[in-house]
Amino acid sequence: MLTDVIAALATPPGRSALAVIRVSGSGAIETVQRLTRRELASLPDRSVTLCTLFAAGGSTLDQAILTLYRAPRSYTGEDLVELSCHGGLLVPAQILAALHSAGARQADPGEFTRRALLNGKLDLLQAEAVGDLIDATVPAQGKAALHQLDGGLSRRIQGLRETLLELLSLLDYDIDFPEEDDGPVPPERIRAQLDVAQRTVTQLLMTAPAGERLREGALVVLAGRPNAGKSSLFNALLGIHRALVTEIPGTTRDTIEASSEVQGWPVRLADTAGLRDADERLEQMGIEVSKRYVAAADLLLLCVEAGRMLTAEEWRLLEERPALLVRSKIDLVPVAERESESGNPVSVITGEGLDRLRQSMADRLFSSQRGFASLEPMLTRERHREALARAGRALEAAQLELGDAVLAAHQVREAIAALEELIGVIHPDEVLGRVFERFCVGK
Ligand SMILES: Nc1nc2c(ncn2[C@@H]2O[C@H](COP(=O)(O)OP(=O)(O)OP(=O)(O)O)[C@@H](O)[C@H]2O)c(=O)[nH]1
Ligand SMILES: [Mg+2]
Repeated sequence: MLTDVIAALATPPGRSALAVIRVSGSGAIETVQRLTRRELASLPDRSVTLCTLFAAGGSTLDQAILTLYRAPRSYTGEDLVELSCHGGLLVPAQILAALHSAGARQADPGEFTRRALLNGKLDLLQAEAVGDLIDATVPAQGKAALHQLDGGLSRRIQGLRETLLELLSLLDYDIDFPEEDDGPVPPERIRAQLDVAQRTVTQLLMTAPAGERLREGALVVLAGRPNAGKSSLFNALLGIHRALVTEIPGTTRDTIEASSEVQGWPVRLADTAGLRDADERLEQMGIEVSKRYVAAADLLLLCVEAGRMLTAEEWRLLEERPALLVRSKIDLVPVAERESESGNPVSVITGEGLDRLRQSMADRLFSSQRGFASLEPMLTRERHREALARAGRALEAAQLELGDAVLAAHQVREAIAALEELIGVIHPDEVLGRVFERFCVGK
């Protein structure tokens, strides 16, 4: 049953001054009333009250601030009570146990937001944005999530859907008057409308690589010959001593990944085993992993000691992969010769060149986001990209079948269905399941 009373901790468990417990569903207020032992029904909507909470046996659990939201003016659209109690492990757990004995059930991950969706408080894109906002680690991610939560992407998709619905009505009109030689709707009008829709789909799809990169963090792989200074640079960029550094070539055996940020943009840095022809099995395995990372990288930092000629392999990587050439250990080169170094000269000993390298990384990876006027809606997930690609394919097919209004209308309907699944106008359970499985309980 969808309106049964659910309860969950909305804050992370552990030592804290306060914790927030949410209770939602029809009967939520009565359920909480069993703990407060005082009438809550007469409290005004959206009011805040200090209450003592009691266990079923009568013992005092805590004093808590109770905020009451009556349906439909709440996050979930149902009656909802938020209890702001003392934090730590014991008190919230005891209150939750008391709520369970009073009839509430433990909420599933994302169940509050799922209910908000089903009650029309937000659409599926906005629900995802709630998750993204919680997971955001850098300001740019937060900003994008807030924009999506504000309905930026939803409005674009809704607008596109309306264009297609209009197109469909033109086609249907055509179908209704098939016998008239010159149908009542001029074909160029239909074609123009279809063109507009296709252009919007293409524009949105173009934002997907940048949007997904922003949400997931760009994969930046440090690669190069053994001893080139990859692990040293990895540590310097992270600002912590994470990877082992020695003068022995072949120190790094396995790829190490760490999340970080450059100039407010999210990156996943990966330090790899030095590339060379190795005889030893373990090193060979490490190098195989390195190669896979090199192939998957959004950006390679190809580390080559300053003053050393590039090998054919290094030239090839620079040409074939998105890469920045890093000239490492620049402190070992006499000052007079440093100017002539190509690429990005850096030293982890003096710190020289690190800021400039960060700037170049941000420019290479995220300049297109800045290009999207910073707040253009972006597709941020594979789910979005797949749905729009499906809509795009259907519209292409419609374009080819324009001679036959029935066939063209069928394709336009397909495109509309793809958009509706994206926004959650229709929500197959499996789509909802995938979106909410990664939410925390209490959201
Ligand atoms: N002078 C100087 N030495 C450096 C610099 N960066 C790295 N080194 C030294 O170069 C050696 C190799 O550094 P690592 O960072 O382990 O090199 P790596 O590319 O990770 O090597 P492998 O893991 O073996 O592939 C170490 O002795 C470092 O101290 C630098 O900027 N200046
Ligand atoms: Mg290393």
